[in-house]
Amino acid sequence: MRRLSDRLTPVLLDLDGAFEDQTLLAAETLAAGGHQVTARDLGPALRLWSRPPALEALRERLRAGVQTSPSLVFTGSGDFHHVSPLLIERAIEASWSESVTVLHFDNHPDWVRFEDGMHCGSWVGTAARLPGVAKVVTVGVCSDDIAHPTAKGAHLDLADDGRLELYAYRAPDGGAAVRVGAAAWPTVESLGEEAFVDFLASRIETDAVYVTIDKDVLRPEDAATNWDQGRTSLRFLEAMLDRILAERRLIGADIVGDWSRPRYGGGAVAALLKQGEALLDQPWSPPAPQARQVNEGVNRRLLRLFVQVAA
Ligand SMILES: [Mn+2]
Repeated sequence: MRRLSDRLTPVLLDLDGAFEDQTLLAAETLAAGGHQVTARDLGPALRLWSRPPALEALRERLRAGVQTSPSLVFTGSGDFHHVSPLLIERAIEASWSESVTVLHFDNHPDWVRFEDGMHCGSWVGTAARLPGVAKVVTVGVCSDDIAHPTAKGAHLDLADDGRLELYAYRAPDGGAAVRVGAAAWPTVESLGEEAFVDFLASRIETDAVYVTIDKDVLRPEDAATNWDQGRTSLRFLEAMLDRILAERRLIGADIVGDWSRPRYGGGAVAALLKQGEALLDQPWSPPAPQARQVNEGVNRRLLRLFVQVAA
């Protein structure tokens, strides 16, 4: 049975205007007792990657704006996924949890090293080392980032320490498992989706769970992001969440992967570097406006799943 304490309060963290055309989501957020936190002034400096001063400014903004606990925070584009450790930190503090599993759905491992700040592809290392975090479990990756991870700067000592497990949807080499150091992590495809739900439940060893979802984990029919996307269907994502939320105590959640027109900042040099990086790493053409409308539907379904608002 779902415990009452597991109900989350929704918050729209406005860093990039991603929710401007998601008026139904905004209305349902209010109806569920939630609110919007304005932080668009901080968005450009935070987008893609961020130096410590901008992260500190956001931390302050969250301290004032995300007071209800537990919360479900929508944070806009996946370029802001490094906001998650700040939210996890707050959720652990507010729930007095001593041992939490971070369940991370994403098409990318987000495990790369990054000095002097955080990158949307680097936050997993920070999250896994937060006091109170037992383990990060990443699910659904299909990107090539997991092939030859050492060469790509991955934080693989996290895997050796048992603080990170990664279950790809499909391995880059098509094999049944992804091998990293001593670990061999089976893929969703090799187990089958139904069996994977049981397997995933068995890999979570704490009562407390924090969930972070990057909608780029979803197949292109089910979401339209500014990153390459995975093979997970919304239905499969919901099946995994239903199972885990039924068994565990949810201390908070966040959702990224909305589309917004990029604005980069943090200084002129940073803005140029970020622009160049986006050109190299992200698909060149943005999803069409009609395709982007699917995101609001996904957000609303996830809102209902986490918040259990009356339909
Ligand atoms: Mn991500």
